[in-house]
Amino acid sequence: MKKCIGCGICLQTTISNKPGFTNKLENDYCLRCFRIKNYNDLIDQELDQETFIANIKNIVHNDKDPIFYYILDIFDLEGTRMLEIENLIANKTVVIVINKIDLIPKSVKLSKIRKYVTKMFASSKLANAKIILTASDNQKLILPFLNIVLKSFQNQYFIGASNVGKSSLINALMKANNLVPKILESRYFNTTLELIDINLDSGVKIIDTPGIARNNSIAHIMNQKDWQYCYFKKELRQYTFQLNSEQAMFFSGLAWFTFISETKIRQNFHIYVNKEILLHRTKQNNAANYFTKNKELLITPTVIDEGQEYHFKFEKSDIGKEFDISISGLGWINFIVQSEQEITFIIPLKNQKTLISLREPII
Ligand SMILES: Nc1nc2c(ncn2[C@@H]2O[C@H](COP(=O)(O)OP(=O)(O)OP(=O)(O)O)[C@@H](O)[C@H]2O)c(=O)[nH]1
Ligand SMILES: [Mg+2]
Repeated sequence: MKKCIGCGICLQTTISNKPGFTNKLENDYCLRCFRIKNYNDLIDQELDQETFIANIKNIVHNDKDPIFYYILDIFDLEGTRMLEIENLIANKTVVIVINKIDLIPKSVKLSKIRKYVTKMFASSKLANAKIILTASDNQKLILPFLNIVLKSFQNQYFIGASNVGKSSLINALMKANNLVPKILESRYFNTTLELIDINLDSGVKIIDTPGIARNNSIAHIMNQKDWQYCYFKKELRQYTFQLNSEQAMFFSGLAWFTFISETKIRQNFHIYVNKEILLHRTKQNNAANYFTKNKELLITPTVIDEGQEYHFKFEKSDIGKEFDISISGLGWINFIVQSEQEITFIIPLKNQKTLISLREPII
């Protein structure tokens, strides 16, 4: 059976609305991949959670000695972790790969990020896994990764959530190994649909796998045309704002937070986002008004309703401590607590599951 070289699905010429359809079997890409590749136009084919887990279980059961490269996105570390997968692969050889390091400002030392990731996994089942920091477009980081991959003769599987960059990394490794990259990469979810085997060298096989679309990313409530703000190639911009108590900060129309302090202070907030996200500071009691007035101009969720709130309270004992609050898919804010206070994030769509997490500062 001939497979699409973009997504790995078996090609077929009979049912036009089913995966793998193409006009003629001589084609290398299925119609869906052809359209993404040439017109950046998506035909949705979501992978369900059960199929995704079953894929990984199959590998664990059928392959005696696999190596798993567990890929995470540095821009959304918490959101791209998948505990159910970590449990499944814990007894196998696992390498944790932190991708998209190119997004982190150049001034940040990689050793700091490595330390953070090591600590993040220290109490998990993957505590002993090796950690690689990399980026698909960065030769300097891809070459050492290629050297590791070329030394292993077991099957090497690239696994992880949709859009963490599994296919992009495999293409980058192929390129660095003087092969022509051919797997489809895109900012849409579920670009890869089946396992894709790539022979890098004699006896060296790497395997791309489909990821699962996580519904915890803010991308899930956005129009697909706006996903360029979540999946992008430019270094993150760090903005610093001083906020008085009872002020609010907007991330375009996708989210905003309010800052309420027990005492009258001004507090610095460092914000890390795609530099095209419009940041706007206003008074807390003007926030709803600002949103209503400007929503035509702002990037907003697909549907808007009364919204959902996430509260973070800081006590006296937190004063002087530094934190990040990260919004899956959108970025994070960093601050040192100066007073007893409450920071409340608002996403203008209720019943959604965007992951907003409080963490130690990542950089
Ligand atoms: N900034 C940055 N973006 C990346 C990097 N690698 C991949 N991307 C982007 O991330 C998005 C997803 O890339 P893919 O390679 O298709 O991701 P995947 O993990 O194979 O996704 P599925 O096939 O859906 O499971 C695309 O928009 C890529 O351009 C990277 O190293 N840095
Ligand atoms: Mg892929």
